[in-house]
Amino acid sequence: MNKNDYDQVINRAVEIQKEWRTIPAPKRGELIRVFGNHLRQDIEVVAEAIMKDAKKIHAEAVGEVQEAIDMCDFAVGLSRQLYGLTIQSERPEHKLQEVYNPLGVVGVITAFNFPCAVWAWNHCVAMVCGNSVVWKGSPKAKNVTDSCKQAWDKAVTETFPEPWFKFKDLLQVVDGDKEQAEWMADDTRISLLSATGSTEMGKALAPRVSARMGKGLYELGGNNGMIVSKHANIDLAVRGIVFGAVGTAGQRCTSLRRLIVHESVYDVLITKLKSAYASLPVGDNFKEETLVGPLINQESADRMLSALEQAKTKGYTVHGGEVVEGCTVRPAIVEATEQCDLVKTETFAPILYVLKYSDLDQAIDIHNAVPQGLSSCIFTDNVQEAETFTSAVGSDCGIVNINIGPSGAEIGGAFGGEKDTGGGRESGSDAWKQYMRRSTVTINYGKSLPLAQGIKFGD
Ligand code: UN1
Repeated sequence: MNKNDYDQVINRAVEIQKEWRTIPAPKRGELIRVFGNHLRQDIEVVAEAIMKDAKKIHAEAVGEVQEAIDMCDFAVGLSRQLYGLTIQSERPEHKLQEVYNPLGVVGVITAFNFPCAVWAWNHCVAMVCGNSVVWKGSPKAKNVTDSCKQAWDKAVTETFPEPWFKFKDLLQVVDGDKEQAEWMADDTRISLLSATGSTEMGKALAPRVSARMGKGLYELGGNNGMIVSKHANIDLAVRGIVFGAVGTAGQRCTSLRRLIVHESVYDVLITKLKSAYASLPVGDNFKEETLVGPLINQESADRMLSALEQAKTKGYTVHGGEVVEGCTVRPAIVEATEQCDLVKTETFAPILYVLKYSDLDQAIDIHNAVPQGLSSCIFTDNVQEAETFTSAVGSDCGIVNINIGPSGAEIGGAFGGEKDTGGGRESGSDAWKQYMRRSTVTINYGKSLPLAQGIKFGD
């Protein structure tokens, strides 16, 4: 998309938001309710686009659209709950109130791996909050962006009366890549930029947004770990590990990348994992029996193979990692002897590094000693270990799970992470507050004008 077309898109987003912000929030929610129903009807259409673009297996593609539908339901409820506090004033006949108003235009940048759900986290909340959305989806997932936009347009024009048709422009698509992302980052007409993708991308965009004092919300790389304690239910852990590490071919920001295992259960766990990995159906993501499809492209497969080569050079034992064909690669387990730079790097592929520990403090230290801070988990049936992991001295991540793998979060909680992950929180809980402007309103209903802090000013 050229700059001129881009400018028209943003100007239209500004214009339509001015109308949308006057519609009561529960009525805005009605549009999202209808959209959710359209997505329910179109679940297979959008899922197919996800299978095509992101190369997901059917179950995961449908799961992703379900996540978007869940977001619609959440946002409909939210549309009646955008409330602030009423605070006791220190002055007589005064009242303090928090009022939430729309922000304006929300820019949304999404990655190839969750091309529908992550957009929906932002879109559904932004809509009920009274904003318009300008969406730059991944150039690798064009079919998904188009099918979501079509579902949105249909929801608006097939259900609502003609005067509402214009609200299809509440969602507009920016076609492009890095250059267009930079336009969005620099654009003062965009009040909030919500960007999901690599840490590299986030670190390039965030200073540009900050330079204009814009709001940014970042959901970037993860290097998610799991501690498997001597008190763990090992079979449960194996299921959590396999889905976490090889699901979506290891291309979730929440994928399991590091396994930190108590020395007393290390051998038994490795044996079970090797056999689980050996029986994984890897291949064409359109085939029903496949659980692990291809990587997104050859570049990604090459990066995986190069990381495995480096691991071998370091003397680590590598299980799996054979090329099936093209960019389809069998998931790999790497028995690493230390958490070196390679282990600290997020290779967006199904590589699971395994490390050993002897006491929990050491395991937590290893766990937290990476630049990223998205998702984390511990498998243990010991309450002290579990609670320690969630406490101040435990995991430093935004997502902390007990007896669940690091991926597959529900939309009801706030999603995001710390450190190089960017600090943003999307989807559930009170993440909506980032999509609104909070006004602290003070009302004087008396006949005098007392000053705060008891200041006498000419009295
Ligand atoms: C992502 O990979 O960018 O928790 C998002 C999960 C999914 C979302 C992943 N609900 O794995």
